[in-house]
Amino acid sequence: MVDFEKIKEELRSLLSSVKTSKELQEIRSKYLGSKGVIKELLKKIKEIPQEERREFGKKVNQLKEFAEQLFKEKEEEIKKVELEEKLKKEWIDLTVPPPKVLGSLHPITITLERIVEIFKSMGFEVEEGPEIELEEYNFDMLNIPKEHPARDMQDTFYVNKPGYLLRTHTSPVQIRTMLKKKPPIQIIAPGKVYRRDDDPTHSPMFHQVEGLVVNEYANFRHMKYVIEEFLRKFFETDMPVRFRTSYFPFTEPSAEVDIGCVICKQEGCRVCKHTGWLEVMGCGMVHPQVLENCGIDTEFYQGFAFGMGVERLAMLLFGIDNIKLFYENDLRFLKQFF
Ligand code: 2U9
Repeated sequence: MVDFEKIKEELRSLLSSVKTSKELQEIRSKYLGSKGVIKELLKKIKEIPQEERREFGKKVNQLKEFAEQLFKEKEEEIKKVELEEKLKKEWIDLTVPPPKVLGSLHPITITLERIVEIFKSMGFEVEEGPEIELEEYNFDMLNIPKEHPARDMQDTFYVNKPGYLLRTHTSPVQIRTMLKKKPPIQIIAPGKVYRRDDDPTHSPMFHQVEGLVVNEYANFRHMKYVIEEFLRKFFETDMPVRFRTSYFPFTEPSAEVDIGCVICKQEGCRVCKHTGWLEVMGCGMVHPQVLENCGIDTEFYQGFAFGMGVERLAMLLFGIDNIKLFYENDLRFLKQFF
């Protein structure tokens, strides 16, 4: 005679003291495993007299269902407790400040963000464009003629695909903006540019920020105000600013912008080559041909534009004399910009 009630009672009391999934697994295989109590009972069926087999089989199946249900309940209970313990042990304090060794911003990033923030505060929007650019947007649309020396193999990186190049300035971003938006436009275009240049103050890749304002009344005086305001905020000094006439194919009239040397305060030093002045950017009224190329009616609209090299401004801001230091990732250099 098999006492099914006794087996059930035993199992229930065994499970009541179980605390871990591992223990539960052991007891499960003892009861429900291939050599477990229930399998053994089923094997015994042959020894049971014919007329009692049916009843016996039913009881074994009931026991199996009972056991499965009990294991399922216990498993859920244990999982819940284990999860609670895990959550208690492994919680993360999100208010702990990160350790300082996580790194710092690159001086070019610091400078770029500083420039962008100043122009944003003056109401400029930020536009970006591709670094592999159409020759048409980089040169033709900007009124840079086919024979212009800037297009020479010496100055420009051409790519395998005909009609494409690595942009030599961010000006094609302004072209793209004028093609897709109507004036008023007041944007800056920050980004990487590429030129075949390599010496202590020039790198084949460098960063520029260019600006463009197009509306019904933009004039040279507005441009002077925006540039002077920007430069004094950037260098945090009320230094003198002067505009020298210059020439660019895409602006007319054009000017180069100098500031009183921020290193020697115009006393004369190596950086300003003892002139007291530093050239920091270029600018001008957008050439009417460039506006017309982008479908802007020059009877109603005019614009001004400007451009600056980020590495040059970073070198002046931090007093760095070799552009290569920005690209070598020497930690002794980078760690100074925390
Ligand atoms: C459009 C129309 C006009 C952008 C301009 C300069 C003057 C300039 C240089 C500064 C140092 C390049 O990085 S650098 O070598 N830039 O002097 N850039 S006006 O004029 C534009 C641009 C886009 C459609």
